[in-house]
Amino acid sequence: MAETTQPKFHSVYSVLKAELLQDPVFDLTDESRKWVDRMMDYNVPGGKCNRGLSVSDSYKLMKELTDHKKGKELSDDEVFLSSVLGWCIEWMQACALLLDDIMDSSHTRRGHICWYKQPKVGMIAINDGLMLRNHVPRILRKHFRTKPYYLELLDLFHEVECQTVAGQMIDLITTLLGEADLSEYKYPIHERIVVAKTAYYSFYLPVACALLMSGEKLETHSGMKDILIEMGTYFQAQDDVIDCFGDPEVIGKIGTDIEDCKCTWLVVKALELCDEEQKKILYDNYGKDDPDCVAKVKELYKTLKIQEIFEEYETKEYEKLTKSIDAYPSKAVGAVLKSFLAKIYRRHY
Ligand code: GPP
Ligand code: MG
Ligand code: MG
Ligand code: MG
Repeated sequence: MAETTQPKFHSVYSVLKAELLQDPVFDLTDESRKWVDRMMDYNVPGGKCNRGLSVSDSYKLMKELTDHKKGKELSDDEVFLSSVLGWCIEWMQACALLLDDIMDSSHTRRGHICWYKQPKVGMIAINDGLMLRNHVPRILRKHFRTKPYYLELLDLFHEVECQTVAGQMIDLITTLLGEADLSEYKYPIHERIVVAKTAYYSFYLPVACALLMSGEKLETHSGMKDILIEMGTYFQAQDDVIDCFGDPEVIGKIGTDIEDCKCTWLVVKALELCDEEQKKILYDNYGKDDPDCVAKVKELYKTLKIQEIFEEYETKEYEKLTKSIDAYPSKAVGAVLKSFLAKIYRRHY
């Protein structure tokens, strides 16, 4: 009986890649096939694959608990299909990260220079992002078009993509507001951004995929969605802290949030806590592409003990989420939610 181990999940990547390279709809020449091959290898695998792996994991947990078949492993077909859905999320994420790095003027990603910064790539990366985005419905069509939940699956991916793109837009245009007046940065705006740009695709989408595969209707699980969105909000706050204080060698990327004037959890908290003198430091140095300015902002965060305050927030969030999960009526979904929370609690990369 099969189980979705990392190697099994990773072997599905090569199958999907080979199919896409031969998909007649793209009508690739030998030269362009080589480009797409290299572009996929550079951008799609190579992450932690938490989102991708969690589709199979969630599906397995739900099946065990709803069918009372504890310990019964998934069939090879179930492992394959849930891995395909996991890879669709990884493909969507690859597209989002590739484009996000252009928009955020980032330098590195997953320990390598960003794709758009590769010699001979540059702005071709924009089209590469669109290529990756268009791979997703091709994969879904090939493997799911005869399934009763195919339309719901297409709708789900499309709705989540709409949320993510809207979130990314607000993330970007809010910096115009902050550049004009930093005191506009308050928690509700931060929350609005991170729910849309991160929580839907990173947390709701994998579980929703597993639910559809299990024959469930998404409308009956709105409470679950609320918990996942809250978890995703906490996850992006961690991402903001990691951007500022994480070791690039460990996290695989160099932070740019301070230079980019982003409405992060850290700057919102700093603005809440600072006195007039400290506020001036923020106003003078935040959003400037200058290492001295960035260092002054980080120093202020340290003076204000923002990292310690974040740890308190983490503990509170953990307790709050655990309570909501314990109160959730379906034990199967509860087990999935708990496993997600355990994976991200106090993460450092
Ligand atoms: C994370 O923001 C959000 C995304 C990667 C979604 C992007 C969506 C698009 C439609 C392009 P981030 O900039 O904080 O991520 P990171 O820190 O990994 O650059
Ligand atoms: Mg961004
Ligand atoms: Mg970014
Ligand atoms: Mg970030």
